[in-house]
Amino acid sequence: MRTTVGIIGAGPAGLLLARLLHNAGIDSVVLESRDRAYVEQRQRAGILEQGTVDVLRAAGAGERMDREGLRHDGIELRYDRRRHRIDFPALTGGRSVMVYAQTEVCKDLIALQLKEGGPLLFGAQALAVEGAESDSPRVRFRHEGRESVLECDYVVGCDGSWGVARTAVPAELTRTFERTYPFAWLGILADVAPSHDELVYARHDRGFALLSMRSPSVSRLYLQVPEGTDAEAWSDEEIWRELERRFETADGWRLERGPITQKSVTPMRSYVHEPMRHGRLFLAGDAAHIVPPTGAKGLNLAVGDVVTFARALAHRRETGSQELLDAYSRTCLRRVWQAERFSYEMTTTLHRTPGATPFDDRLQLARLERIASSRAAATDLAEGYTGFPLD
Ligand code: RFL
Ligand code: PHB
Repeated sequence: MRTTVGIIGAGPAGLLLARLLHNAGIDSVVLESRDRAYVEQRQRAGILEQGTVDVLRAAGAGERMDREGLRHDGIELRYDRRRHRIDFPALTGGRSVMVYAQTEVCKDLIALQLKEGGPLLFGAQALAVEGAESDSPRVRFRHEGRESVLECDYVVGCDGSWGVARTAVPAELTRTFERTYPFAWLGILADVAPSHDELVYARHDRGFALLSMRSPSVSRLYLQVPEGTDAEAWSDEEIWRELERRFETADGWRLERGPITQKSVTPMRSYVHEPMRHGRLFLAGDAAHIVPPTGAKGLNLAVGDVVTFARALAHRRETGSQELLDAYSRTCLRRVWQAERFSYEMTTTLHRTPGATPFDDRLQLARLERIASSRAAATDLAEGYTGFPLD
């Protein structure tokens, strides 16, 4: 089997890359270890930055998003039983975000790929990337019980945080940067209309809570819990009671309850793998970097990476110049580190770290007060949340 670009992983990074290459007339093959249903149902991100929305539209993958997605012009910060709204368009010159779940982005891209694009093999597990430093890198993979080789001009590892692609970068050329947090998120899906029409990020002495949504009738809610928590250890009643406490305001706001249809725990981690390229192997999305979900940046960073790669390869084809491919890692990492910084600041401002002192608590409140009272501070948050530019 032979192709121009071998793509490992059919998460948002791999699927969007295949689409962008197809639109540029470049062929690719996508290898995905899991089955289609698994990829389409994995509950994850919910927020698309303005730039991500624009990219999906331009790629011809925005039709259902524009029909069913919910445009959000702000978020609410809640602390000390008070509420403060951040108005994105007013602070950023018109930018906003879209609530449209990662599951739906993946379904749309898979449908397009199967209808119009190149091969997308489910149940195809990449075992190793070989020859990254040569002109013809290869992906060894297992599909339907047989081992095969995919010969490529380029390989893009879009295989997420536990993938194999990055292990092909020699250790002596690699630097990794990591931080783990001593807490996790317990996330639920509930069949109840969201109790607020925008996302609510709550800082509370008992820990962080987030109100998000999937549709006008489905709520997505998160609670900060100790790392290593078993989701099943929390009864539905305990979850609702804890959410009510953390979202409580002085003005009588009420959280509506409904049947919980799914529960899971997500660990929190910051991680960057440098460089994001070795020879003809390129890393994109979670394969190269992880952010804690508080900033809603992971999927959006993955989109930025694959747009950068697709542009660089198209440039190479049109002009013969390697320049943009050579700049890939540097270009992506600039944006990655801004997103790491933003996600870290959101996380440390809103979560209660075990062992935090009263001084730490007051500092968090002072940071939130600053955002609530200074247009400059609020603008910084709004610019970060709606997304850093792709160029
Ligand atoms: P993915 O989605 O993990 O996809 C990688 C794919 O590669 C496959 N794979 C392999 N395939 C073949 N051979 C192998 N050896 C393979 N190894 C792995 C996997 O099966 C998988 O299908 O990575 P990608 O495409 O880079 O996308 C990244 C995003 O999924 C991730 O950053 C976001 O979900 C993070 N995230 C959020 N991002 C946002 O932008 N906004 C949000 O609101 C947001 N909320 C979240 C989040 C992540 C969360 N969790 C569960 C970590 C909320 C949560 C709770
Ligand atoms: C989500 O809806 O899943 C979501 C929204 C915002 C975040 C993280 C997750 O910061």
